[in-house]
Amino acid sequence: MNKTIIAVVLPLAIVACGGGSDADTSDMPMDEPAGNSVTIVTPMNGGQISGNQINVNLSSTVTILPAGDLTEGTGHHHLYLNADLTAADAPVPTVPGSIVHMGDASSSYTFEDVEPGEYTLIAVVADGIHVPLQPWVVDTVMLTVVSGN
Ligand SMILES: [Cu+2]
Repeated sequence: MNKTIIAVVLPLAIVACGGGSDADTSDMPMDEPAGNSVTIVTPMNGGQISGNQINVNLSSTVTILPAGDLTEGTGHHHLYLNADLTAADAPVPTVPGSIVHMGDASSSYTFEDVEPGEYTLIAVVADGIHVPLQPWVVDTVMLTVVSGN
């Protein structure tokens, strides 16, 4: 019962407080922190790879630590190869050959035994318990693998 009353009263209170000024921009974040980023250094976006391996190299503005380290604002790399991003508020799953955790704090990874075809590679930095950092720290490249040699 009481919960319902509080839920109704709170929004009214906020409206009442904010009603005093016409162009009220005081609630807007004036100094948002510089966004963190991750970059897929290789493979190049739009590139073509010959063979059956995809060598991935990443760089990030986020401090990369091993999985399990819960230091605020840090994380480790995750790769999605031809897999859709998973939920923002849940740990990144593990799908062999498709969704990979680089839990040793490495910044490079090689996909082996890759079939020829079109690929979308997504890099995501997630925290020590594998939940993606918010706002998302993500990069995407498209590439083509052709059988070589
Ligand atoms: Cu992880």
